[in-house]
Amino acid sequence: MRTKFIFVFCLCSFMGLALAQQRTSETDPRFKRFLTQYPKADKNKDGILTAAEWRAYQAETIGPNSTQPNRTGARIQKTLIHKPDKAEFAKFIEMGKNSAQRGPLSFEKGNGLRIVMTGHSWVAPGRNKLLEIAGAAGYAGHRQRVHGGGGSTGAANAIWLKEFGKWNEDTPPAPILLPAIATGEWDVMTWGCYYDDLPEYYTQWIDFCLENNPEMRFYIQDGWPRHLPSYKEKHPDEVMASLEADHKNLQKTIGKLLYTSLEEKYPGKVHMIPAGEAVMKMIRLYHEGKLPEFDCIDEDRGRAGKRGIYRDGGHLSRTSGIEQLAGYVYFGMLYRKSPETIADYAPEGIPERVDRIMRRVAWEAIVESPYAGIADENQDGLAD
Ligand SMILES: [Ca+2]
Ligand SMILES: [Ca+2]
Repeated sequence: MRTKFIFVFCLCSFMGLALAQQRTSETDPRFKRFLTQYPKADKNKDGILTAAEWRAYQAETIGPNSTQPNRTGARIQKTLIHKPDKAEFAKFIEMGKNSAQRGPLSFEKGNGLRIVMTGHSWVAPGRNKLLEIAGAAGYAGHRQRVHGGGGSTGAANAIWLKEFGKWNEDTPPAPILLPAIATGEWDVMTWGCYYDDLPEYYTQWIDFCLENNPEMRFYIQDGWPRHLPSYKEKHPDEVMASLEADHKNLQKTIGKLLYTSLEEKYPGKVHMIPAGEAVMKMIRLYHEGKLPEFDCIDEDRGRAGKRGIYRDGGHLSRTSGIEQLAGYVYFGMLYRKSPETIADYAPEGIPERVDRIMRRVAWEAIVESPYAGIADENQDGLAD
């Protein structure tokens, strides 16, 4: 809430100045920066951002439907709730049927789960690695159909709005998942949670899914704490304390809110994919000196030239192999068995020891999570 207040305050002072002096990107560095960041604000495309154009752009994008980054770098969600009637559902299902992109709308039930997926860049590693892992585990009938987006545009409500053409005026409708779900031939739907998520962003999807296949199950991937630039100057113990506090806060707020409210409405149907706890377990192992294959927590966008947990303080590293961990957490949750049970599988470029640790850590995060709905008391690697 506080970050939003600061954000609005800064915009107001910026606006006051703009109105008073009628500056443009030619005369004011702040307008110039704004134009670089939001080139679409230059409505008449003459390369100059005028105060009038800036005001018009603000009017379009600021407010309850904003997706503007706030000053912490986080993004505010578009809060519009769109409730289509039967005719509108039918229209967009039909429209999506005609687009041949993204493969078949349905698959016959085979050996494996058929999954419709949404989500942003933090969800991509799990989504991408799951395909290979499910194949390695022998699930030849494993299928994925994806409608994703970057940052807030990949959130549960954003994808819903985009499917119905309600995202913004410039974005045509993209009914990619609606026509697939309507076939009733999908088993699972997944999302990645996002700042300020509300249960309603998920219930609109879940209700539609259950109408078409009452057997469907639902999974929301949680997040992990960011590694902030200021941590470079801090003692490793201090950094750990900050990461743990942020992690705990994420679990207590968004994780708990979504799980408890959705569990109440759809008992046993919706669970959280505890990717955040799995990542934290790897960070703890590194901190304790038990992961010599890693040389840092954050690679600082490659400047460190090292193998870390994060590549840019948020996204998982692409050089250390840790994206595989997210895939293992997805596998364990969706197939209800430990990735440790997958025989004769050695993911490319990952040291065997690290791979073994990641499989174990993924299953531990799952069975320890209060929101995952999986226990393994007899420790045979299969959900009890
Ligand atoms: Ca202009
Ligand atoms: Ca068991």
